[in-house]
Amino acid sequence: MRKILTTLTVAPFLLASALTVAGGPIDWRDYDNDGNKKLTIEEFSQLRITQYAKFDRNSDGIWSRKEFVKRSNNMTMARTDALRKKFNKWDANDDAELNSEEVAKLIAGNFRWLDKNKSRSLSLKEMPKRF
Ligand SMILES: [Ca+2]
Ligand SMILES: [Ca+2]
Ligand SMILES: [Ca+2]
Repeated sequence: MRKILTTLTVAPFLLASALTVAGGPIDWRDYDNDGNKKLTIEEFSQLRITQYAKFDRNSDGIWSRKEFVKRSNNMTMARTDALRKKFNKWDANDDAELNSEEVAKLIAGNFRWLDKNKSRSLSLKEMPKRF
């Protein structure tokens, strides 16, 4: 009996965290593994990969240009175009997919851009409010 109760109390938390990953806004504090209120490139990569996971619409583990560009049916051409250009910049070998090397580079570039004071970690102040 005690065991069932434990399961019941734990379950809502599990569900809540699953929902956060699936759709809700990402709280970067969840990725601050050592709790020092700063994100290292490793911690930041985890966050980004979680964010980008939703672009893999067919869940084959590959981010294709088609998936990245086509987010909804009512997007303007300009928006579609901008996304395609963005993707092409990241797609170093031009195969319309992002491999792990390309993703790592993209995240590293992102990290350097956000790390304004070049401390090799992102402080609370440097992290954007929303992505
Ligand atoms: Ca940290
Ligand atoms: Ca995919
Ligand atoms: Ca590629």
